Amino acid sequence: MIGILGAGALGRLWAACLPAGRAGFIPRPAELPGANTRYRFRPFDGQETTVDVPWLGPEDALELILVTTKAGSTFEAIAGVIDRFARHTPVVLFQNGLGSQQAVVAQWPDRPILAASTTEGANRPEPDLLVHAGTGDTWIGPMTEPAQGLPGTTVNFLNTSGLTIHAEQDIVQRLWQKLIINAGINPYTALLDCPNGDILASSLYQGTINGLCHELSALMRASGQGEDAPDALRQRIETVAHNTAGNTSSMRADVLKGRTTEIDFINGYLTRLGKQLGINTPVNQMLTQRVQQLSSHSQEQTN
Ligand code: KPL
Repeated sequence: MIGILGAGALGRLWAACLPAGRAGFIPRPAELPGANTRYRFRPFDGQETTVDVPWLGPEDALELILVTTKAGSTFEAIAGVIDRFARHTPVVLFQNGLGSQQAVVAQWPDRPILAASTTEGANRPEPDLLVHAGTGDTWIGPMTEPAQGLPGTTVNFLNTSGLTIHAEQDIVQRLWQKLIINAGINPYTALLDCPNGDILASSLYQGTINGLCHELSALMRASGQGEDAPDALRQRIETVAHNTAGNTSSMRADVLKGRTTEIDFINGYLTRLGKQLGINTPVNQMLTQRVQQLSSHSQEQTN
């Protein structure tokens, strides 16, 4: 049985794609799971179906745990349940950005912990509807020593989902590549309250993107993550913004729904890293502060 911690859009996508009976949701201590979680699943191409996912109990032996919580609640969610599971059960972290994975690894270095980077697109336009909005790729790789030999078997295990999954030894490099894209798109969409493509013509973006890309390039180089020039990073960000022009980014969606954003694990992480490495990051800092202000304001309005 595969346990999924985090019943949001991504967790529901995995539960819907894995064969029936192979996956269930892991309740957090504060959750009082009732019967199965039932929702409609609209695949990328195909007929809408209804999915029934069980809540798992202490009697269910898990072969694999997928953690699909938001970055900010991951550590606490894992801490609340991990003692229930055998020490050799692999744990795969699906969080955006960086920082949450490192916190988990620092706390449980002897557990087989892997991280995943995914470009699958899923959203929940209604609470009981899961839409697989875009197909993508998922890379899985080891974060701790006991996970070193596990990417291949984990990928084989998850291949029954029909999603496209690859083993990746250098998963941190993959996470960085996605971090760069998220750092250059997500905060702008949240601040401007617009779809991804619309940021490109804005004066906020035009006035700060070169500075941001210089910061990203310096941080990557100092972290041993490559020698990409600022212009190359800008080009990569803009290609994704064009290709996903009509999308609402995950950060804009969080702000619109009054949820905590992942800014602390994207531009916030880069700001903290800059402080550690002695690299100035004024644009990352400005974007972090402005999104934090924006989301605390929107949370006040929706609570
Ligand atoms: O990953 C994304 C996100 O919204 O978090 C992008 C690539 C910006 C697509 O919307």
